[in-house]
Amino acid sequence: MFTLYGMDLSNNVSKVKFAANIMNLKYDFKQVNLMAGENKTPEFLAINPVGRIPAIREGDFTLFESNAIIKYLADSNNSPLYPRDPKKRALIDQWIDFSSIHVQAALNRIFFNRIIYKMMNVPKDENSLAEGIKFVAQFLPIIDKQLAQSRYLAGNELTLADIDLLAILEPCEAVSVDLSAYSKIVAWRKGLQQNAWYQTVRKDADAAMQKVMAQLANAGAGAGAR
Ligand SMILES: N[C@@H](CCC(=O)N[C@@H](CS)C(=O)NCC(=O)O)C(=O)O
Repeated sequence: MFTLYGMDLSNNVSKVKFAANIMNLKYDFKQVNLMAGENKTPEFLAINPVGRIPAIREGDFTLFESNAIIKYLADSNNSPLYPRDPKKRALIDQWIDFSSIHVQAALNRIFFNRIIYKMMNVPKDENSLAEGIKFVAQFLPIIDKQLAQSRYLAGNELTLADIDLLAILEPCEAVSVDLSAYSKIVAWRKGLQQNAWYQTVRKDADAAMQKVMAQLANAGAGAGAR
């Protein structure tokens, strides 16, 4: 049993929930409200000095960074999601790094400049948005090609590489990133989204996203009325 610190809205947190659900691991979920600054309290900074979610606690042991967390959970539960064979593991790490460093960074630019900037009340960065769109168009074909060659990202078995990418792609609809040109990604994603381990997490994330959208709409309406 471990404690997961996060928010339903965060896809990095969803990643940990997906992995935990697949492995049937029980956890306590502690909400850390980023909008209320709960990630900057001394208590939370003692768990993650970076002040970001997700993070976990298991007894005296604390860990942050979603990829480190899912690897730790898989390793400590001997899960086939992260096999110990060096070559299999290296390929999983390769796709996790590629997805997190390149695909997620590009999507984050879009997410920030289509949604988050409004929540933070800061200016939109059109250059950053354009770069995000350009990089997504550069990197997703590579993933699509890989998924034409194997059922899952790192071979024919479901691994942490799929969990990572699935979570990274979660905000696509909310930020109007159209995946329809990538038929293999669409089919792979649809297959994974049928699972109960996915749907329960998605339900909570959708409810959280709807709440934020309603708040933004209300704030917009309020500004219009002024
Ligand atoms: N690389 C980190 C990213 C964590 C991250 O950026 N989390 C966001 C929420 S999705 C956060 O906590 N943001 C709060 C902040 O930056 O102050 C991971 O994969 O865990």
